[in-house]
Amino acid sequence: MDNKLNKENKVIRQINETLNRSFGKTIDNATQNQLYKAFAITVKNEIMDKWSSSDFTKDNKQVYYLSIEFLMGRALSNNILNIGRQKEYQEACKLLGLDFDSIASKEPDAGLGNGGLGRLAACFMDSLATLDLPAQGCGIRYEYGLFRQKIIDGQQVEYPDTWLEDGNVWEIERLEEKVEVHFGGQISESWEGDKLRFVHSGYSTVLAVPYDMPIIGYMNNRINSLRLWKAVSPKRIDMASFNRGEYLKAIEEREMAEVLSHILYPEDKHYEGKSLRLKQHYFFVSATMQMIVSRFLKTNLPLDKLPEKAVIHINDTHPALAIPELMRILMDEQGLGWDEAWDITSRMFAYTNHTIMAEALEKWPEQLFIQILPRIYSIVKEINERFCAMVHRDFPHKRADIHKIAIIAYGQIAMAPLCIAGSYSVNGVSQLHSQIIKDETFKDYSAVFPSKFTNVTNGVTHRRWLMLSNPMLTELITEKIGNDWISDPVQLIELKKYINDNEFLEKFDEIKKLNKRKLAKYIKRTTGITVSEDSIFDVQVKRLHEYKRQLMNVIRILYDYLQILSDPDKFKDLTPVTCIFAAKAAPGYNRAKTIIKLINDVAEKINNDPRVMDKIKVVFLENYSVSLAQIIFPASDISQQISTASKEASGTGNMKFMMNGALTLGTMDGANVEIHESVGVENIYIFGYDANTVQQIYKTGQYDPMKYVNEDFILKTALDMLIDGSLNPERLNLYKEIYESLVSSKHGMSDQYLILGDFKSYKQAHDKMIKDYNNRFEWNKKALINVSQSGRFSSDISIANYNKKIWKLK
Ligand code: 26Q
Repeated sequence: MDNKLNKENKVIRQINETLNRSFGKTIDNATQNQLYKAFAITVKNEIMDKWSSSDFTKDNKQVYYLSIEFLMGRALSNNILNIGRQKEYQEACKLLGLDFDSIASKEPDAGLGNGGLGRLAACFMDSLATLDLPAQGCGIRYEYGLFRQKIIDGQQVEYPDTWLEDGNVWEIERLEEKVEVHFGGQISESWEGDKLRFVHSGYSTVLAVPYDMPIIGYMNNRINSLRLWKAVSPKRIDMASFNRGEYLKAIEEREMAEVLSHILYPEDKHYEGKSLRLKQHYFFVSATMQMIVSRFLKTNLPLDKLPEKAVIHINDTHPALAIPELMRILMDEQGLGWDEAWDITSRMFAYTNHTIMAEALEKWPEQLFIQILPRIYSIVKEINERFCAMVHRDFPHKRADIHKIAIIAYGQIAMAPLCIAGSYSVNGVSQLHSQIIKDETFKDYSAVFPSKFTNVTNGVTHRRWLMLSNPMLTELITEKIGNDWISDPVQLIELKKYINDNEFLEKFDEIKKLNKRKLAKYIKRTTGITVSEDSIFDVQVKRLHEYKRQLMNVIRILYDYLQILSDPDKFKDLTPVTCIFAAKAAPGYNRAKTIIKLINDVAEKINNDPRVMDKIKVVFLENYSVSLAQIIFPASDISQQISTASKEASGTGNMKFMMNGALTLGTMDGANVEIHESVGVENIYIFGYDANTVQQIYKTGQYDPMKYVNEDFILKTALDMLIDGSLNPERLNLYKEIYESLVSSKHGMSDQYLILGDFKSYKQAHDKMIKDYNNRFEWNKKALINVSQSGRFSSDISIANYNKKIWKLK
């Protein structure tokens, strides 16, 4: 190691010192993993004094963002960007002959989420800190994040995600702030003077130990925290003092307690009444609410001032128990009466709904609740009774419907109604979705509480999804319009000046090509498949779910394949297309797993058929994750956002593609509607039924998929391929159910995702895109308009709107 470098370059000096102190190594003999850690430690050291000096009690009102998922991805590059030292670290690596990206890739993804909801929470953390708002994220420190996916013989196989195995440089354990969470036991009532007291006994205790990770604002002095709770058994502390019998029992109890923070449930939008999951929910919200109240008590203000110091945001219903938990603390621990406690509580919560899929609406069996959370149950019951009494009194015309509106009915506790009753604000995540929850899903509640309902459209942080993912495009943008857009993303609109500038568009095109080259290399390395960087990268990456209609995409690929086979001459000048998929399926969701197998079978068939002459390639990338997504978005030409209208609450992948200049092929669903409004009809490819038509079809039951099959021989042949052994001759029945579901018109059996109904217009829109792609000038112009309009989909804008409409922080 050149000593001169050490002296002259601050970053190099710091890294050397850290390597020496932590590992007894130098830059010359450290492993890549040690280098990563040394880099991370230098960044952490840099922010430490600012971070520890954030004094909560002195702050103005603060928002606590409660979420069962935080899909953070990697932190190193993001943190370096946000402290404004990208250049220095790059320079240091250059001097040392190190490859920064390869070092950064040693960091495991923090994959503590399934998909959209968890990633939204992560983007919001970044924007909250960047907008200099006092905020804390609160969740669970899962020992295992979302499973790692491998594709073996075309099938998904799950492996544990051991992200903490090698430690986590970013977190700080704060054992001194641990709190107790109580489960089970009995409740007894006793009168103390004129006050009814509830005494909880015979419960078992789990300790919640907080781990904090810094959330660094972009180029400001704010460092917020993401606080994740780990479950620890109180029995861990003094195991040695037990005799043998007690020892085994103690170990058993310890394991029972600590399993609470072991795994993230891999189900996305699918409710199962598992008691461990209910315990997870209560575990992290109880710890969080105890923390909030105890911080507030240090201010010595009277309790009714609590809503002036804290607002609690509930990310979907999973943290709903925060509402009765706050009631419990205020009444049982602070001695308030019901009315005082409810007056405080109902001014503190805001709830965001993220899905209208019926199977995702959270409900718990009353019996399970009574057993695990007896005191919380009695509070929810009281909330329900008062709520129903209010409806009965003030809305006499709704009396007959009260069983539909109640929080507790038919032996089940419904969490969305609890959230609506207990929050002062309820919002959806796109204009269309907010309209649907107000007018359909929650129409009875919006009639009772009209002023609670509002919309805040989702967004994504352009710092991760443009600046970090696409540094070349970032540089081009900044070279042309300066860097104001970084803190004011709407200024990307300034790029409009260049829509007819040939030289600019050529550079823009070149950057896309370089990004495609990088993805092509990744594809080659991970799948062995060679794809051409001159082909159109046609991409659908997201969770595997029937409503997202990956199946419609696959059938269209088969259709195109058959078309080429039937008339090769006609298609000899067709621009080659690379169809790229990545998707995880919930391990118990068989249909979704079969669709993954189908995509891989179709890929196998087409990629090995010399007759299509490389006109179509199909690639399934395994283990879709935040860091893989960062490679995919910048390299995409076509963004497939093809959900059945009304089903996708917003979508956020659509925004990440747009930001990187991909054109959307989509339905009028979720935020696609707003993207369409922003870019104009010329710059997006919309097809299919709209949400109203879909609702109409559901109501009338008038859907005849065979009509479309009979009209179109190629479609019929493509569908036959699912069942005639073309794909998987050894397992003839593998796709039979899928086939049946598409063509059945039996009432109640027919395809609720309306794939064949939308197919023709989907295929037409796709064909048009393939054709339009050849006019490179016009295509690039459309792509640039997409980038220039993407500022409104920055999470900075969403957060500014949350603050203006809901939180009202200073
Ligand atoms: C519910 C009950 C019990 C167990 C699990 C669940 C559960 C788990 C995950 C319910 C819902 C989810 C995930 C929902 C989700 O990710 N929704 C997505 O949220 C994004 C951010 O708002 C939107 O962009 C997507 O449109 C929406 O699908």
